[in-house]
Amino acid sequence: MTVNSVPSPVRIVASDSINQPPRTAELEELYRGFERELLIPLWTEIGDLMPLVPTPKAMPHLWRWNQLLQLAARAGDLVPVGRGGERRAIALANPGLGGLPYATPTLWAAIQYLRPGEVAPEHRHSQNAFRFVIEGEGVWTVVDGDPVEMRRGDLLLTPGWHWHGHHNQAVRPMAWLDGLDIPLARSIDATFFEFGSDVVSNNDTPRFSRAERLWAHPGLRPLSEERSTPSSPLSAYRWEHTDSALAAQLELEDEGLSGVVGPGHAAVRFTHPGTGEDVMPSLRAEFHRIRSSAKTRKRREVGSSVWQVFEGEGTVTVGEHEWAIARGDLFVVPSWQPMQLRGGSQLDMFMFSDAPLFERLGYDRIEIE
Ligand code: GTQ
Ligand code: FE2
Repeated sequence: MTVNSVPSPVRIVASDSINQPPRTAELEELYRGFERELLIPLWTEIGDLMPLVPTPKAMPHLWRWNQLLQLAARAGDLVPVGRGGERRAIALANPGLGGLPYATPTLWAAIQYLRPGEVAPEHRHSQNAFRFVIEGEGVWTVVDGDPVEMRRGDLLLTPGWHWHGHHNQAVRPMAWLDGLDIPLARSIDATFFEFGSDVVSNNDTPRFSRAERLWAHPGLRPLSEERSTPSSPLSAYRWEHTDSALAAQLELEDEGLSGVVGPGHAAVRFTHPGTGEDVMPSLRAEFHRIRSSAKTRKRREVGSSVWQVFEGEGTVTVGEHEWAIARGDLFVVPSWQPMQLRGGSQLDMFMFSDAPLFERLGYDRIEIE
């Protein structure tokens, strides 16, 4: 009877380094026994498995918006959008992640492009999703039947298992940033997907969604919505609110009052209006405004993030890298890499991260210089 008829995928390499047992014939014999029985000892693996600090495979990397937009527009000419492919979305592939369409080990970031009159058909999936709009308007994303207009500066949510499709009612194409937890869901085998209707109703194009009419009044919770949901029930966070919150922080600073996170650095987090927590259990979203010539405090934290320049220009350093950044540019900050922003002009930055996961697991750690 052969128990293991296929060759063992396990390879155990004896080494001469200190703290390893002497490389004798008996030791080699033991290791071949481990391989046959699909066993791996901790002592040959520990350096890789349990490094002293995070050693991410993901690398700091920058994608230029004008390149992304040009290629997305070309995809618009050549690639139809519809059932099967579902979305004309083009993912940022981190150069450290072996060719996978992942920005980081947990985060998907893509540019999605929809031409006038086009419809991205309805579907739902376990993965949590949002859209952030850096230019254009005229697309509605319909979330569980509720049409949500997408405009520049808005953050739109599609939490896991909610039906969603998009349609473009404008005369111009529209491109936006998608953020999802696809890599996370894939790596922990938690993915479900269901196709919905091929047609997304486009005869209802309200300026404000039902979700906003219920939930977008500061400090006020609708009593009709008693049941608490893990993800935010507010499907749109409008630019005018984000902008005025940031402007107010800088005004306070001008008046010598507290309110900014650091000199010349205003910041807000998008939150679940019912709980004050992150918008979705796996995704954090924030907006940062850095004054011209100001810089953020250099910091590193466990977990990864993706940043996009919304407006202005400046400089960013991530680990050993330094880049000049301008409107639309996107970059990745891998786990535990120090990051610092400098405003050339006033610099407006959108960012999303996997921080809620780390906080929930007790893995969170932050170091600020
Ligand atoms: O718009 O529904 O970038 O399902 C990736 C997967 C966008 C979407 C993406 C998706 C979507
Ligand atoms: Fe989707």
